[in-house]
Amino acid sequence: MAKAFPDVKKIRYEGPGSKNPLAFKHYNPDELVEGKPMAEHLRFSVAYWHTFRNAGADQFGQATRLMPWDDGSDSVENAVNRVRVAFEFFEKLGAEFYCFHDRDVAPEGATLAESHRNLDEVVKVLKDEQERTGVKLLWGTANLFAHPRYMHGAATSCNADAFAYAAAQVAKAMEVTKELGGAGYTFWGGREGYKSLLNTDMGRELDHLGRFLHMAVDYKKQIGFDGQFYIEPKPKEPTKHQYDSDAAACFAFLQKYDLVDHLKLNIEANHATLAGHTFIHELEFCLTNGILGSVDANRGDLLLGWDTDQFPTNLYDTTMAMLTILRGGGFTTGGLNFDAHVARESFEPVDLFHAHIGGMDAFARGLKAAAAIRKDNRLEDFLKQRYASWDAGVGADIEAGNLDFGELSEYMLKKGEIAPNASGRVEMLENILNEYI
Ligand code: XLS
Ligand code: NI
Ligand code: NI
Repeated sequence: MAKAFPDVKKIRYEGPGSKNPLAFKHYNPDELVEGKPMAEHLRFSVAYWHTFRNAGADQFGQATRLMPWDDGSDSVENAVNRVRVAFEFFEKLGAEFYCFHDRDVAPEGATLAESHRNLDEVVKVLKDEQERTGVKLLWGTANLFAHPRYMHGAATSCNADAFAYAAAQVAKAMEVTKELGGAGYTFWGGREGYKSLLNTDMGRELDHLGRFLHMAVDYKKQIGFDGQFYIEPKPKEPTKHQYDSDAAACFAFLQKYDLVDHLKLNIEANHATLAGHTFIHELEFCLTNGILGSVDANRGDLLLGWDTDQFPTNLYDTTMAMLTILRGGGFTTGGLNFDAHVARESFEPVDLFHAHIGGMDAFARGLKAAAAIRKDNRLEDFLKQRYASWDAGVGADIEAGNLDFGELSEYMLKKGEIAPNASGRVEMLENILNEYI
């Protein structure tokens, strides 16, 4: 097969001085940061659905992207060609991972059995290409939102058959993820939510979602898949309200249904902002609660307010994100998956390289800045000092559970007023951060 990107050579690290748009200025895979190669810290992944299936159509206009390798058909042959192109891209880019939905890689058949067969055929090629290139699967997932059968949702559909179909689809997607040695499997509740409460039994739908995930946990054991399960929060779009709306809602759900031991979170930057949080807030919440799993690295646009899935370029965000990730000890099964697409007007194949190179360099800079900030210790020391009243005296006794309201009343009546507060020094800390960006 002819090369899809004949004019693009392997993307190399050329350093910050380079003016070559097809080179990394900061991402240097083997460079050690805190004693570990950058590639191992960042674990970059390409999202198959955006990079090879999203042709640039939007609500108002047709597809714009040039994909000369794609004949536009739903044939397995076309799907297989696309796989070869995708791996040429992964290899040239130097991304070590990719992620896919079942229906991204293989066409939906006329029956479930035919869809399974299509998937099996393509998975053979994915496996060959993984072996040929060394590129690995970060996570797999099932598309439970595009087909009309899922108009009411999948696990939360009012139609029990839709639940059953989704179960069959997820079982198969888990099998192929295992077959491909996937490090994880993601559940994003595409239509698990509602448009109108007038037609929705929320309690019943949530119970069904809990049941569905338990079945997935059981099936995982049954087939011996040892990858990590993730749930990916998003507050809205396509439904008005999605049940897994943010990290806190997911955590409450996982606790209620006794699933905390089985799922971690896959935090997507733009989903956080759609939920009215920051990307970093969501990461920090996960870290604090021991549920930080993986990241869908992208960016939204606050002026647009929908899931614009732009490539990440904001160095404050990547630095703050990497600070949290490093503090948590780094990724184990997870990574940075670019759940992002090129702008509709960036329609040429080479734009895929520009987009990913930019995202990779932005996170490489974030990683280096975060490591430098950690080495400097000023932020850490400040934080430690800020909470010093908890390290001894009444604070330590409260933390140890040794005091009650009566004793604290006695303590405060005697003392009369609290020890003077110290400044939070927000601006000084922001200035320190800026020294590194
Ligand atoms: C959509 C989600 C989706 C998941 C995978 O907004 O981000 O792409 O990551 O189903
Ligand atoms: Ni995502
Ligand atoms: Ni998204």
